Amino acid sequence: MPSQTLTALLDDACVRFGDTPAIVRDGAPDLTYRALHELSARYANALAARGVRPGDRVMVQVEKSVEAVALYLATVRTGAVFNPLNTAYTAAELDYFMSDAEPALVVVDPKSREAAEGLAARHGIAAVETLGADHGGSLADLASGQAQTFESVARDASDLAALLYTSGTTGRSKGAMITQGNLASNAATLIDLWQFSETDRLLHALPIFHVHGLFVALNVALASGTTLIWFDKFDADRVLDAMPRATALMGVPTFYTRMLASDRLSRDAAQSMRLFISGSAPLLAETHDAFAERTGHRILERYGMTEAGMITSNPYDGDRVAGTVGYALPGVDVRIAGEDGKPVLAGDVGVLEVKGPNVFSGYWRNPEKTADEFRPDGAFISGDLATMADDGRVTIVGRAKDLIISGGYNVYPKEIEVALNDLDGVAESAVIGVPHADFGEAVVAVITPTGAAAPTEADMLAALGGQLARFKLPKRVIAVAELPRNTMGKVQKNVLRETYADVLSRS
Ligand code: MCA
Ligand code: AMP
Repeated sequence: MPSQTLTALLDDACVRFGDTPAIVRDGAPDLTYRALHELSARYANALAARGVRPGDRVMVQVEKSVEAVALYLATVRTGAVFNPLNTAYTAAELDYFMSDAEPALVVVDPKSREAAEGLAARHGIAAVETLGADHGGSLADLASGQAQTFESVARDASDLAALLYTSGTTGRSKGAMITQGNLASNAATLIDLWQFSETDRLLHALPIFHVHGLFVALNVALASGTTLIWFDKFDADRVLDAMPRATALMGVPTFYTRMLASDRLSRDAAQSMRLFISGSAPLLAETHDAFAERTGHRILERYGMTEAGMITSNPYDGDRVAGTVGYALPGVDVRIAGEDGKPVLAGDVGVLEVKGPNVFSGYWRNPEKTADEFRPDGAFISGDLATMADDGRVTIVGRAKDLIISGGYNVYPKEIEVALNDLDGVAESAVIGVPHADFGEAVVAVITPTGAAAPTEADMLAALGGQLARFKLPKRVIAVAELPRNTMGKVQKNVLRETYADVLSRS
């Protein structure tokens, strides 16, 4: 169903699975698909009342909640463009996103109202509403007085459904324009491949402002009649408590290493489960093997990115090979290419390029960047280094882009380096990812001071804290007299990565 829209896919599911619980959570009544549809209609009417029209951006920075899901569905139903932001982003980061996305409406947590209104006023954005994790907020109030029916606005597969910011190698975030068709085709493909159905109960402990928790977990579940077992965030004990009532889990590798650290994880605990999926960052083979030994389940690792949704997956039936990300999804073309865009030989390393109905339509108001990252035949250049075996199995071996993935969150060194270089007393900086037992990789900065004495680590971190989301902050800032350089004068990050490889395990 390549030309299907997300709106139609989700509307149909809500009608088809009416009495099935869509979301279950501790301390609250179950929410059926019918009730979720009605709630999203109230929010859609509220959006319309606030002047949101098809094509408008709705910027959302709120805590995870069922109401936030209803707001997402409502945005899609009104034909508007959902623009979720990580709750960790600071006011300085929000300022940039508002100027770039020019949303018609900004929805924030009640505690951030004042700050958001100040920023919105600067950008000429009239509508700011709030939504709290516990039903509170002005948008919830507005929605509660609205009708529980709403005629979803008809959309084409090529219409935008979402704008998701991804940081870039230049230090500035770019908005990835994701269409109705991108999301519908990816969800339909994954439901089929991973065999999701009304009999499933998916443990949902991911944030819902990134592709993994929002488009992979939510869209796959809500379009297949799966019941979501809902957590506001990941907590290994709470997830293990609920596991005997569940059939599936989607998580980042940190979820799996944290569960393995608990002696409660066992074959018995995982008895009702049929599928554990991992993605967003590399899953170590040792984690894969330890999990199989402890539970009898081989984790299914898949690979994707904001710009293309899911791209490859290990098979549902068949070998799930540790350290590999499996095969191109049905209907998706993957090739491993050299710098000239020509495919390399099987087994050779190149950059993974992807083409298909899942690939986004470009960067928001940034045709130059879009042109840079697409081949003339429409293939998107992922920036991930990979190999492909004769049978098509893909292994991610590294990144051509300078990117750190920490606990599933992406951090682009350039953004941190720019902020560090601006600090008094810092001459230059190099930001690297180093191994971290919990997050896989974590951020470390190496700086050279302008004067004899470097500013203290605490002062530098405090200064960065006002500007950057906390997960981006270096876990250590190390002052050195000189950065290692090659003969061309380029900083040798590989040397720094080696030198400081165990700096976080030492602390
Ligand atoms: C939290 N902290 C982190 C991270 N998370 N630092 C580095 N990396 C992280 N990932 C810091 C906080 O800033 C805070 O620092 C301290 O740790 C405690 O924060 P808390 O929120 O309590 O942390 P947590 O609950 O332990 O969170 C760890 C987590 C979480 C559960 C692994 O980061 C998480 O849910 N990650 C999933 C990210 C995700 O969904 N990625 C998908 C992107 P301080 O004490 O200084 O304040 S989509 C994607 O990548 C593509 C499309 C794909 O393929 O899926
Ligand atoms: P994002 O920009 O947040 O969408 O992150 C996408 C990036 O996450 C990809 O370009 C990869 O570098 C990385 N990624 C996602 N899944 C995997 C995986 N299974 N193994 C290795 N890297 C992954």
